[in-house]
Amino acid sequence: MNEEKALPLNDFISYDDNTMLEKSLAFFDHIKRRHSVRKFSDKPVAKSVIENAIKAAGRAPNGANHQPWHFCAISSSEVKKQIRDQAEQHEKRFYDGSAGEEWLDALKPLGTDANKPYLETAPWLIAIFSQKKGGLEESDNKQNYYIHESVGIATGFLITALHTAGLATLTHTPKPMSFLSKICKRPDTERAYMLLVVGHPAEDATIPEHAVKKKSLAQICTFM
Ligand code: IYR
Repeated sequence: MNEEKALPLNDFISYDDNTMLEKSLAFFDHIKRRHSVRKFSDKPVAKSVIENAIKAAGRAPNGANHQPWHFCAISSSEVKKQIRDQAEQHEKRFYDGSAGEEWLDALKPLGTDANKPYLETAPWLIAIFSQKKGGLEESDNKQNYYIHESVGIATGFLITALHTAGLATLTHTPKPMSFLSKICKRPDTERAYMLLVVGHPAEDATIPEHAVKKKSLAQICTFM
């Protein structure tokens, strides 16, 4: 049975062809300037900016509109220190061999290692959780759908919102990430999805040469 109640699409903005082309180019120019940053300044970032970016992430398309995500935004130095300590322990095992040779070889051009000082330097860490169960209402315990797709898109919105506000981010995925659930006191129905490091880049921040090599349109797209 279709129980849809519909509203008019009255906040959608259309553009003429030229404006559309200009806007698509302007957005490409804007998003081209997004780089993963691994050296952050300790300059504070207002909580309201983080709140607005998370509200934007919460607008992502998702399975059955259950919005199967939770964002834990952390600015507490004590909590950041706990996260750094635990992440570095896991990363040390990873870089000391648990990752396997092929994976470690793939990471060499990025120059990453087990030291993660930015987990304490950056003013904000956002731990992103996916919810296996939930629903639209706070009290719901329904099955969620397309959870990884939904949370992945929301994370993309979040990164884009923060970049648009003039902030740098780093997607960090220590392996395993279950310690984040404990530190953030999240329920068993949730899994840690990603840790986003957020702040101003350090003045001497760099980007690996390897990271700016992007596949061409012809490589990533087929028109039919
Ligand atoms: N989580 C580790 C390793 C790592 C893995 C991938 I795939 C990267 O693109 C980058 C790093 C770390 O953060 O160092």
